[in-house]
Amino acid sequence: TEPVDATVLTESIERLVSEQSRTVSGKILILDDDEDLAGHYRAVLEGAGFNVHAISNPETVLSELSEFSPDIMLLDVRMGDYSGPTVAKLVRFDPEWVSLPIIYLSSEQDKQVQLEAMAKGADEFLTKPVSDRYLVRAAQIRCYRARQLNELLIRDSLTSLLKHSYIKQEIDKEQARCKRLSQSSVVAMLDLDHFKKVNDQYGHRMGDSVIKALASLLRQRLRSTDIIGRYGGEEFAVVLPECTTQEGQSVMTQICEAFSDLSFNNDGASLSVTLSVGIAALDAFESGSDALNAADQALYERKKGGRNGVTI
Ligand code: GH3
Ligand code: MG
Ligand code: MG
Ligand code: MG
Repeated sequence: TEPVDATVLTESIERLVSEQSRTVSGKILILDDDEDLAGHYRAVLEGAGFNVHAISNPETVLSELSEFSPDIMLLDVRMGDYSGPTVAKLVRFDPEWVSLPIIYLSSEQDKQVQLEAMAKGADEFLTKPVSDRYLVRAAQIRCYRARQLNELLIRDSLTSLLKHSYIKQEIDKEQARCKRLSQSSVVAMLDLDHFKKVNDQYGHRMGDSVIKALASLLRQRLRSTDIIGRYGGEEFAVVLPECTTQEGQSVMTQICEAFSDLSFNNDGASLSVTLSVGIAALDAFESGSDALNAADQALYERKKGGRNGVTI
């Protein structure tokens, strides 16, 4: 094949990244004590498709962050009694926000002051006045990158499902939500049956492909609003919002059947694997972890009672 010209390759990669990042629509929190200015930025960024929340009181920043959960934050430097750098430092104390891109927007021209402000934990310094186009593009690039990094952070590399701590967070969130709205939602715990044998008899790589196959099946069969996580090695947790235990049992039973129908081939031999599921109603418990324990208990009962199926 023809060698690819480096400039052509570079240009096409840049075009691809640029197109992808231009279509990103992230969530932006703006903290600026000048409400008119914040309103202007909000209008500009909303015009470019962003979901923007503008606040003017630095004291509320942590609660606003957890309420709104932005992809990036735009931060003013001088705000009455508070300084942007102090806010940046405060935000960085919270492990949840260690990787949140913080971008100062300030008329501060002194490079030394800018550097000191950056040292408190921010990522970029934009000097006011900032053109609308520049602001939009900077936000797109930062949001795109933040999303990419966040995916790496929260997803398991083998299955691309949510990692343990993130699925636990989602379970807690959904438990609180459905309880508040008096709706019923379900949590399910899944565990592959006799999986040690699969590894022992067919090897770890075969084991990995069985785990991946279950992850794909779950993605295919569940609704886009359902949340799927890899809870541990060969254990999975699933959140089914707006779903009764009977509906949950029926959906998960179909998944168990479809999974046991799969056949995995290995050196001419073919193998099938089953899975056991325990489910519980999220709204019947006082916390997400109580509901999860109940689902785990149901799973344990299913393991004792013959595996390959669902127990409430
Ligand atoms: P049970 O039906 O009672 O669940 O039996 P089990 O053999 O599945 O028992 P257990 O849950 O104790 O064993 C889990 C096994 O899963 C042990 C471990 O080697 C294997 N495992 C965990 N994570 C992975 C992984 O990422 N890849 C592979 N191939 N195997 C894994
Ligand atoms: Mg100000
Ligand atoms: Mg297990
Ligand atoms: Mg198992």
